[in-house]
Amino acid sequence: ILEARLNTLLSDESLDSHSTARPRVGIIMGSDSDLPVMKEAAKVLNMFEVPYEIRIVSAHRTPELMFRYAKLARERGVQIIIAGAGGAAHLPGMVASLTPLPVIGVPVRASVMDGLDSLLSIVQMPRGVPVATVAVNNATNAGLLSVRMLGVADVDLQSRMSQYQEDTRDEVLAKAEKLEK
Ligand code: RP5
Repeated sequence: ILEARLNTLLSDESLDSHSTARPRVGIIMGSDSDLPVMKEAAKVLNMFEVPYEIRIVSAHRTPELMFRYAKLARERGVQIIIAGAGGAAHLPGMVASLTPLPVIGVPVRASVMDGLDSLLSIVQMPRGVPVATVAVNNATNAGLLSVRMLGVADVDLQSRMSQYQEDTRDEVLAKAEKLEK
C-alpha cells in the first residue's frame, strides 16, 4: 500500500495546478509548518514564470518518499531542488546525497535557537556533497538563485534576471532620493 501511495504521489497526474508545464524546480519542505516561509520561493518562480512544484517531503517522517522523490527528480524533468527544513534539518543534505541535481537549502527558523540549528544542519555538509545554503528563512533568495542557475542555459530567463536587478536598484535609488527631500 505504501508503494502505491508513493507511486501516486510522484505520478504525472499528481502534478499540481501551479503550472501546465513540467516543473523545472522542485520546492520541498519537511513539514507544512515550513510553508509560510517556503512559499516565498514559489512567489519568485511565479514572477519569472518558471514552472515548479511544491511538496511536503520529510527526511524523518516520510523517508521512503524522500528517497523516491530525490531518485526520480531528474527523470521527471526537475532541474533544481529547493529544500527547506528546520531544527534537525536533514532534508536538503540527504536529498543532495541522492541526486546529481543542484540542491539549494533553506534553513527554516524553528521554535528554538533562532534558526541557527537549522542553518548549521544544512550548511555543514561533508566534502563531496554540496548544498547551496541561503540565509535563515530566506526562501526568496533560494528562488532567485534557482532562476540564476537556470539562466546559465536560458538567455531569456537570464535577461529577465538582469531586468529584475535593475528594477531592484531603481527602487532603492528612488527611496534614497525620497529621503533626501
Ligand atoms: C522539520 O521540523 C520541519 O522542516 C519543520 O521545520 C520542523 C518542525 O516540524 P513540525 O513539528 O512543525 O511539523 O522536520
